[in-house]
Amino acid sequence: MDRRPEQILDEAKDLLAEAKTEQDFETARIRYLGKNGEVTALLKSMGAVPAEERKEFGKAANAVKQEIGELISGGKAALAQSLRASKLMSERIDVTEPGAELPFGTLHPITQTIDEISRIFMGLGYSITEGPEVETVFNNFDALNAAPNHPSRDLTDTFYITEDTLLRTQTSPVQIRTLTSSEPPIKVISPGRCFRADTPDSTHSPMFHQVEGLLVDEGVTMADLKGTLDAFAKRMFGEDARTKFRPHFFPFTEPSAEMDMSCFVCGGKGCRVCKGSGWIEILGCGMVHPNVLKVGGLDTERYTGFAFGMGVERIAMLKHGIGDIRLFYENDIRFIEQFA
Ligand code: 2U9
Repeated sequence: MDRRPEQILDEAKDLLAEAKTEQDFETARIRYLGKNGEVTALLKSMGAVPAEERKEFGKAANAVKQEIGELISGGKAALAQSLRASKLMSERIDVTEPGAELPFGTLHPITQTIDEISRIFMGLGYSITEGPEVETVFNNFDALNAAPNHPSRDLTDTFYITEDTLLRTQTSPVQIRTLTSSEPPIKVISPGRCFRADTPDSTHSPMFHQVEGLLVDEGVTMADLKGTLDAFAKRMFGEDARTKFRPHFFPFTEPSAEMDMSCFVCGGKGCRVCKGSGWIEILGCGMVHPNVLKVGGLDTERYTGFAFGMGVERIAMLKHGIGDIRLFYENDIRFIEQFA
C-alpha cells in the first residue's frame, strides 16, 4: 500500500474544489470510485494489510469512499442548481415593463363619411337598409323606369355578370326591395358600394359609394324634399349653408333636380373650390316617378314620395379638400392616418 486513505482524500478534495463542469466531476468519480479507481484499489488491497491494522484501515478506506462520493454528488447538485439559476436569470422577463405599443387603426374616411351622413338621417327618423352588390337587371334598371335603350344599361357602362344579373350601378335596387316588401310610410337610406365601368381618373372610379334615400307616404311634396335636404346640407357642412335646386332629368324621379350648396370655402363669393360660381353640386333628387311606385304595388293617387342620391366620395372630397378620388383606394397609410 503506497498511499494512505487520508492522503487520497486530501488530494480528491483539492481536485474537486477545482471542478467546474459535469465532466470534471465524472472524471473525478472514475479516478477515485471507478472500477480501476484509487479508492476501489485501496479497498481491494485490504488483504495485504496486517491483520491487526485491517479493521482500522477498512474503516478509514470506506469513510474516504463515502466522503468522496458525497463530495461528488453534492458538487454535481450544486452545479446543476447554479446552471438552472443562470438560465432563469438569462430568461428573466420584467413583467412590469410596458408592452410594445401597437398602432390603433381608424375607420376609413369613406366609412366615416357614410357614418356621418347616416347619423344625420337617423336623426331625421330614417332607417338604414342594405342590399346585395350583385343585383338583378330588373331591380337595377327596369324597376327604376330606365328605358330599354338607356345609355347606362350599355355593356360598356355596366359590369354584367349574366344577361340578368350585374354589379349594381346605384343603391336604388335596395329601395326597390323595400318598396316591394313593405308598406308606407317608408323612410329609409341605403348606403353602399356601387360599380360602373368607368376609367379611373381624379373624379371617377369603377367602384364607388352612394347614399340614397327614399321617403314614401301620403301627401309628400317637393317642399318636404327641399326642407329635408336643406337640413341635411346644414348639418353636414355647417349652419351657414344655403341650398338651391336646379331642374334635371332622372328616369326614376319626376320632377328631378340637382341640389347645389353655397360654397363652404368662400361662402358664395366664388373661389377655386366652387370654380368661381359660389355654388357646389351636392346631390341629385326628385319626386319618385309613379311608374316606380307602381313596381311597389302602390296606389299612386294616394301615395307620393321623394328620393335622393349622393356620391360619398364626392362629399368626402369636398369636406376634406381631397383632390383625387383614387387616394381613397390606394391603402397608403400616410393618407388614411390623416383621418384618425
Ligand atoms: C327609388 C326611387 C328613386 C335615387 C336618386 C339620384 C337622384 C341621384 C346620383 C348622385 C351622384 C348618383 O352617385 S351619383 O352619381 N343620384 O342623383 N338618385 S334620385 O332615386 C330613387 C331611388 C330609389 C325606388
